[in-house]
Amino acid sequence: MEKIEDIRKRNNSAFLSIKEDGAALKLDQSLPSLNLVLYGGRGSGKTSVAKAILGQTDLLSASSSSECVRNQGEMCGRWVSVVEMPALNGKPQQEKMKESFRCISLCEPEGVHAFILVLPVGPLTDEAQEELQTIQDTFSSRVNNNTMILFTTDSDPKHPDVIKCLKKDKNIKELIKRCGKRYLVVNSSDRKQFSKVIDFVGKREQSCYTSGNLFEGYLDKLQQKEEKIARLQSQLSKLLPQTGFSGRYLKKYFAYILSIILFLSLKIIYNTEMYNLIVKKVSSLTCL
Ligand SMILES: Nc1nc2c(ncn2[C@@H]2O[C@H](COP(=O)(O)OP(=O)(O)OP(=O)(O)O)[C@@H](O)[C@H]2O)c(=O)[nH]1
Ligand SMILES: [Mg+2]
Repeated sequence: MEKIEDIRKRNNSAFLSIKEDGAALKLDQSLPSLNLVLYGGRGSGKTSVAKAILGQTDLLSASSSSECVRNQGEMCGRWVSVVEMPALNGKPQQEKMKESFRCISLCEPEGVHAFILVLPVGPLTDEAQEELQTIQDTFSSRVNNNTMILFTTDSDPKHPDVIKCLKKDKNIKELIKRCGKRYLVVNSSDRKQFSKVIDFVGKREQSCYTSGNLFEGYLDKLQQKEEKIARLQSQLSKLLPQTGFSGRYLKKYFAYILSIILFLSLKIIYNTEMYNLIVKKVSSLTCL
């Protein structure tokens, strides 16, 4: 296993998967290849989905390396690359950036056709929502048109309970809306159902998300930060003359500070025994 890990690192986390049953690849040369990125919370089923799409049972998971892992194979006559992205939520910003670059570089030169949020049907976890937010923040809003959700279930995707869960749950409805209402439901144990993913993504005429989009997103962020700094600097330069130790304001501030010092010292003196003694002496003298 250690040797496989070394080979994986030398090969930039990229693999070519051969079908378990040894069946020959039936590639249709007229169909362009597809690059898919699977993301989601820890243990949400990303590796299981990659295995189902590629017809492989022995794939490396991103969680075991905590880095993006690419596996490739054939489905529906197409050459398909599946990148499993480890859960990014909660990682330091630098780590998220590093992983986003690694993810995009594994999909070059075409770019990513779809970022697929893998989610088991059921009550929505905070982790799934946070992961979507993290992807949208890390890859910028340019990623939105390429996002979709893949719900997995052990039962029939058309089962009333499944439909009820997706149509009635307020949080799930909101999540679907944030992904442009693009979603599919598949039975996780039926590999054939995963061809729906390839059909769905293959039919979309949406342009791919590329490394150019990622750089533009980071440049936007830099520009926003620069604008914020410029705004703060201008606010500060407006405030400085009011707080500076010069002119009218200086006299006002000094007068104010002096009066506080005077008041406090008078209070201390009035409360001291010495003062009481002096008062007693003076009053006895005046009585004479
Ligand atoms: N019942 C059920 N179990 C599933 C389903 N999908 C995945 N699992 C199980 O959930 C566990 C985690 O699945 P993985 O595919 O490893 O999940 P992952 O998102 O790759 O996990 P990490 O890489 O560790 O984040 C495994 O034991 C799977 O067998 C599903 O649709 N139904
Ligand atoms: Mg995994």
